[in-house]
Amino acid sequence: RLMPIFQVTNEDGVAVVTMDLPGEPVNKLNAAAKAEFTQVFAALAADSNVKAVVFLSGKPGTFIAGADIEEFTQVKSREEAEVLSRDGQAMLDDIAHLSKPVVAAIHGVCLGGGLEFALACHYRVGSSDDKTQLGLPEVQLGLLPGAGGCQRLPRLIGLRAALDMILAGKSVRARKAYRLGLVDELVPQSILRRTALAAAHRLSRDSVVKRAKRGTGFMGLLLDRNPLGRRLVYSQAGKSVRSKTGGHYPAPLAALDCVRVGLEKGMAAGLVAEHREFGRLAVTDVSRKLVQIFFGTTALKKDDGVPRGTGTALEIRRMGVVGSGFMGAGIAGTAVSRAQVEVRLKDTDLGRVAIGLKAARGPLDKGLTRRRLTKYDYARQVALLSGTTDMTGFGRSELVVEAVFEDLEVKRQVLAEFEEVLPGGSVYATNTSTIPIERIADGAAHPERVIGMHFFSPVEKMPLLEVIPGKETNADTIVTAVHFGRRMGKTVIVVRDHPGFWVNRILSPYMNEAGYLLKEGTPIEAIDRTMTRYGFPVGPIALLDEVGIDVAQKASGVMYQAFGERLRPAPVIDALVGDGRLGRKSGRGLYRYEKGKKKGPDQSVYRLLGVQRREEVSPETIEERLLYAMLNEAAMAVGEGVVRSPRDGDIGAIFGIGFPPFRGGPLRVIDTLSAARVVDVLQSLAAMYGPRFTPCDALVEQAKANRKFYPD
Ligand code: 3H9
Repeated sequence: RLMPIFQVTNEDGVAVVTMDLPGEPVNKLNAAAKAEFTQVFAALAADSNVKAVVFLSGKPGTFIAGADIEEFTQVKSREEAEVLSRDGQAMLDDIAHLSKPVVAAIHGVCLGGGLEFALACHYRVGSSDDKTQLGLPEVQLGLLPGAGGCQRLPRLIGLRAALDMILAGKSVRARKAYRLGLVDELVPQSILRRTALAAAHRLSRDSVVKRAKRGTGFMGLLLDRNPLGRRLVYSQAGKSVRSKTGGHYPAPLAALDCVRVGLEKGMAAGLVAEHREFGRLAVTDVSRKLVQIFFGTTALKKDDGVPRGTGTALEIRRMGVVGSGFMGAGIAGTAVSRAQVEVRLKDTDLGRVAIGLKAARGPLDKGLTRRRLTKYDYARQVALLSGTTDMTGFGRSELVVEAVFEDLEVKRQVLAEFEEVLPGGSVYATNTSTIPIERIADGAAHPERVIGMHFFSPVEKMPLLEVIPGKETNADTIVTAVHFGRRMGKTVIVVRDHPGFWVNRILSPYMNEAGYLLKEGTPIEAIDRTMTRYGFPVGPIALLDEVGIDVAQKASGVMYQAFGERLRPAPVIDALVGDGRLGRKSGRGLYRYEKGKKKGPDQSVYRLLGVQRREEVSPETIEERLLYAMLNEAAMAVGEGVVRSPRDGDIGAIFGIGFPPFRGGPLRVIDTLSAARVVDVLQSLAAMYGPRFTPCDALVEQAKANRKFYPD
C-alpha cells in the first residue's frame, strides 16, 4: 500500500498521530489499520524523542466509526470472531499500558471500537461541535463492545451511566459526554489540536492525571462504588433488558454480564468474558440480520430513487407547511429542529395556527429541557418558525408540504392556490397516506413538481418517510424530496404511486386479520401478546387504538375499493366507530383509558361486536394468520413494483411498522422460510379461513422457480 494510514509528526517532543484511512469516507479499525498501528506504536514506544502522544483523525466528520463491520460479515466461526475481539483488546491494552501519556483529540463520530480506542488513551479532549458523538452502538448490531469497552467505560464514568450507554447502544453528544466524564475537556474544534497538545505536555510533566471525579456523590457511593449497590443495579438492569428485548436480542444481557464480571472479578476476567461473548454473538442469526440492516440502511442513504446523475436536488432554505394539525405541526417542528430551515405554517384561522406553532415548538422545547440545545440555539430555531392564514411569504419557498385533511378535493384546491404563488422550480409535496398522487396532481399546471411525502405519526419520532413520485413527477423533484427527508433525519424509501403505497399496503391485511380474529371472540390481549412475542413493539389491536379507529376505517375503505374482496375490512371497524370508539385520542377504543393512560383491554367490546370471548385459539394460529397475511401482501406488492428492491421493502417494514428487526423484514422472512413453505401454509389457511389467504402469483412463481428475494 502506498498511502500510510497513520501520519506521525514530532512537535516539541509530542508525537502527533493522525489517522486517515485512504480511500474511505470514515476511519475504521480494520485489519490493515490494526497492523500498521501496532508498528507505529512500537516505534513511538521506543523513540526517546517522544514524551507523549496526541491522537487525531484526519477525517472531517469522524474520529473513528468503530471496528470494520464489513470484516464481521466475513467471519465464519465463533473462534474467528473471538480472535478479532482478542486482537482488538490486545492493541488497546498496548495503548493503555504505554509509559508515555496518550491523548485522544476527538472531533466527529467516535463509536464502538473508536470509543474503546479513546477509552484506552489516558486523556480525552472533545470538540464541542454537534458532529461529535460518542457511543457504543454494538448491541444495535447484535454484538457487544469487544475491545475493552465493557471494562473501561464503567471504570471511567461509573456503572449506571456506563450501562445506560452500553445496553441501549445510544450515543451521546459532546456536552453530555463532558458531563459524564467521558471526555476530560471540551473545547471548540478550532482549538482542539492545540488543547490536546497542551494536555500532552502537561501530562508528560505531571505523573498523576488530574481528572474531575464523576460518578461520585451520594448515589454514586451507594450504587456504583459499593458491591451491594452494584448488585441492585445489575439486577434492575437485567430486568429492564429482559422486558425490552422480550428475549429476542441476546447482546445486551451478554454485555451486562461482561460488565459485571469485569467489576466484580477484575479486568482480566472481564476481558476474557468479553471476547468469548463477542465470539458467540458475532455468528448468531440475530447479529447477521442486524448487520444486513445496517448495510441496507447505509446503501439507502446514497440511493436517491432515480438513476444516478439524473436529478439535482434543490437546496431548501425556506419551506411552507399547509395544515397545522398534528401532522403539519410535526412536520414543521421536525424540519426546524433537524434541518434548521425557515418554516412558515399556514392554516385557515389564527387560533389553529397558534396551536400548530406551539406543537411545532415541541422538539425544540424538549431539546432545551434536556440541555441538548443552548438557550441561544433554542431562540434562534424558534425564530425560524412563523405562522400565517394567508398566502404571504410563500413566494420564496423552495418546498411546500401540504398536510391538510385527507380529502381529494381539498387537496387539489390547496395545490391550485399554491401553484399561483410558488416560484418556478420549487417542489410541492403532499402528505397523504392513501390518495394517489396522480389524482391530486391531475390538472395541475406543473404536475412535474408535485410529489407525495408520506410521513408517519408522530413525525418527530417515526424514522421512515415514503416518497411517492406521481406519473409526471420529474427527477429533480424526486431527488429534492429524498434529500430533504434525509435532512429531517428520516430513512427514505421511494415507492410507487399505488394505493396504500408500501407500508399501509402490507399493514392492511394484517390489521384486517386482527379484526377477523376479534370478530371470532379471540381475546384482545391474546392477539397483542402473540405479536409482541413475535417481536413487534405493539400488537395490532393496540396499534389500531394508537392510529385511530376512524383513520383505520377510512384507510381500509380505500384499500377495499382498490383491491376488492381480499382486502375487505374486517366486520368490526364500523361497529367500533359507530359506538364512538376512536381509539386513544377519544379515550375509548379496544383498550380502556384513564386520564390518557392505557389500561387493560375493554371487555365490553365483545358484547358490542355480538360475540363471546373464546380462549381456545392458539398463539400459533394467531401468529400464522397475522403474519402470513402480511407476507402474502408484501410478496404481491413487490411483484407489482411498489418498492424498488426487497431491501427498501424490508427497511420500510422495520422502520415504518416496527417489523422485528432481528427477523430482517417480511421479505427476508419469506426467504428464510422458503417461498414454497409460505405458499403451503397460505393454501391451508385459505382452505380454513377463505380466499383472502390465496397465495399471490408472484409468490407461487417464486416457489416454483425456487427463487429468493435476496441472492445471498
Ligand atoms: C465495533 O466497533 C465492535 C468493537 O466493539 C469490537 C471489535 C473487536 N465499518 O453511514 P454512512 C461505512 S462494531 C464498516 O453513509 P454517515 C459505511 O458502510 C462497530 N463500514 O455515513 C459507508 O460505506 P460506503 C460500531 C463503515 O456520515 C461509509 O462508511 N460502529 C463503518 O451517514 C459512510 O457511512 C458502528 O456501529 C464501520 N464501522 O454516517 C457505527 N462505519 O460508502 C456504524 C461506517 O461504502 N456506522 N462505514 O457505503 C455509522 O453509524 C455511520 O456510518 C456513521 C456515519 C455515523 C459512522
